[in-house]
Amino acid sequence: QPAPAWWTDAVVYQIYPRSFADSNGDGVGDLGGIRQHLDHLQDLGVDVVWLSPIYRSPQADNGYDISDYRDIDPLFGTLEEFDLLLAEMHERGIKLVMDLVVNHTSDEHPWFVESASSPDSPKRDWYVWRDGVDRSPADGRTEPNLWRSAFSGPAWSRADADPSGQYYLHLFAAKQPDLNWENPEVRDAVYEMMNWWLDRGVDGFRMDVINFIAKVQSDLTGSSEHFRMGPQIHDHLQEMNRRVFAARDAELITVGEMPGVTVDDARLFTGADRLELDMVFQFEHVDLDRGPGSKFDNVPLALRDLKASLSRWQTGLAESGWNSLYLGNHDQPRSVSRFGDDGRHRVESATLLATILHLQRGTPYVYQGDEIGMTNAAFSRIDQYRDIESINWFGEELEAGRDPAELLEALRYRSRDNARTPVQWTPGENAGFTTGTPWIGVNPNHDTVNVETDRAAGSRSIFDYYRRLIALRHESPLVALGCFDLLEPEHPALYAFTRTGDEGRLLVAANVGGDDLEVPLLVEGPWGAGSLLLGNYDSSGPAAVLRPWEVRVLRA
Ligand code: TEU
Repeated sequence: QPAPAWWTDAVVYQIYPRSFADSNGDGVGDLGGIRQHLDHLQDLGVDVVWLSPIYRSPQADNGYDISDYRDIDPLFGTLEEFDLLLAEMHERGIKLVMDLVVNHTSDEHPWFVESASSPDSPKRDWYVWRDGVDRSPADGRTEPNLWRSAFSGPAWSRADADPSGQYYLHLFAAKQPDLNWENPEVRDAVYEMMNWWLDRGVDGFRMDVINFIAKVQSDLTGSSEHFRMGPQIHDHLQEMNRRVFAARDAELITVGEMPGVTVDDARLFTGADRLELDMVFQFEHVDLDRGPGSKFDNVPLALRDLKASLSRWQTGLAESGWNSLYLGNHDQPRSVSRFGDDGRHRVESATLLATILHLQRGTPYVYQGDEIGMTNAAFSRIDQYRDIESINWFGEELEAGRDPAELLEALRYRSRDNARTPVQWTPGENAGFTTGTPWIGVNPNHDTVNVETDRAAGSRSIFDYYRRLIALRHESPLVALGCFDLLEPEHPALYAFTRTGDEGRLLVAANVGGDDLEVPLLVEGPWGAGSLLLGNYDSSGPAAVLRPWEVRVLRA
C-alpha cells in the first residue's frame, strides 16, 4: 500500500479576490487585502488557498476572461506583490493554488486578436472558427450550429476585425472565445505557462471547466451538445501531467472543475495509477434543486436525494480516485441559505452543514465567508446584480415576456452574486471590506454576521467550530481515510453516517430541520456507550433526541 497522498488530510480555502478584502480603497478586493488577513487563514488552520483568477483581464466574467496569463491585473496588484503574498503564505505553511482558465481566453488576449485578424493568420487555428450555414429562411440564424452560450444567446459570434465573416465558438460569453485544444501549439503554450507559474512557486491548479477542452470537433456543426468530454480528454490530461507535473517532486495539488462529470468518469480522472488529476469538482449535488428548464428553474431539494447523491460519490470513489467536497463556491448560492436555515437557526445549520461536509471522505473546500455563516445577498432589484450570467438571463427572459418579479425571485435563490458580496469582517461601514464604495453591495446583515462578532461569540462561534473540524481532519486518520457508510438513507430529516477504520468508528448524526427529532440509534447498540467528540449545541439535551439543526459526532 502506497502512503496516502498529502492532500487526503488537507483542507482548501477558496478566495474570490475581488470580494475578499480591499486594501487600497477602490472598492475591489486585492492582493494587499489578502495579505492583511493571513492570520485569519492561519487561525482557521487551512492547508491550501485557491485563488480565483487574478490575471490581467477585461473582467467581463470577473477574471475568468484572461488577456495575459503571465501578469496580475492592476485591479488586484502586481507580480511583485504576488511574490510577496506567496512567500508570506509559505512562511505560514499555507500552499497557494491558482485558477487555470484554459478552455477559453479573453477576446482581448493577443492570441485571439491575431487569430481574428485574418483566416490566414498563423494563430487562426488556435481557436474554433467555422463558416456560417443557411438554415430555413424563416429563422434567419446562420451560426454553424444552434448551441447556446452558458451566459445566454448563441455560442457563436463574428469578430469585428475578421474580414471573413466566419464564426468563433464561445461556450461562455462572446468575450470568452474557446481555445482549440486539438492544436498542439495551443497545448504547448498552456503547458509552458503552467510551468512558468510552478517555477515561480505556486502549489497547483484548480482547472476551470477542464472537461470542456475536449470537444467532438467532427460534431461542431451538428445539433447535439458535444462540447465536453470528447474522447481526447484523457489524452490531454495525461499529456499535461507528463509535461507539467511528472518531473516535479513538490507537494502539488490539481483539481479539475467538471460540469456534468459522472462517478465513473471521475474514477478515471482521479485514479492514482492514471496520472491525470488529484480530484475533480462534480456538480450532481448542486443540480438537485434545478428543474428541467433553465439554470434558474428552481425546485425544492429533498434531503434523501442529497444524501443519495453524495453517498454515491463516497462509495464510487472508495477504492480508487478521490473526492473533493464542497457545498458552495463563487458560482453557487450560499450554502447556509440553500441547504440550511439562514434565519433563526443560522448558527446551528451552518455548523451542521460543515460537519456533514468535513467528516466525509475527500478534500473539503471552504468558500470564503462560509466559516462565519454568510448568507445570500438578498438583492431585490436587477441593478444590484453584477454577474454577467444573471444580468443576461434576466434581460433575455424579460424580452420573452416573463414577469420581472418572478425573475428576481429566481435570481434571489440561484444567482452567483449571492456568494460574491464582500466578506464581512467587522460591524459598521462596509463591513470592514473597503473604505471606498464596494463594487457590489454589502449584505445588510453585516452588523450581526461578521468575523469580529462571530469570533467573540464563544461557544456560538462558527469560525471556532470550523477550526475544530479542520483540526480533527489533521489529527484523525479516521476522518481522512475511514470507510464511509450511510445510515437510514430513506429518512427525510436525519443525515447519519459512519466512518470506520483501524482506529475505531465515528458516527455523525444530524437533524436537518427545525423540529426535535427522535434518533434511537444514538442510544442503542455501540453508540449508546459512545463518547461525544463534537457537537454544535453547548448544552447536552436528551440522549435520544436531536434538537433543531443539531449534529453530534460520536466515537465508539
Ligand atoms: O464555471 C463553470 C460552470 O459551468 C458554471 O458553474 C458556471 O458558473 C455557470 O453558472 C454555468 O451556468 C466556471 C467558473 O467557475 C465560472 O465562474 C466561470 O464563469 C466559468 O467557468 C467560465 O470561465
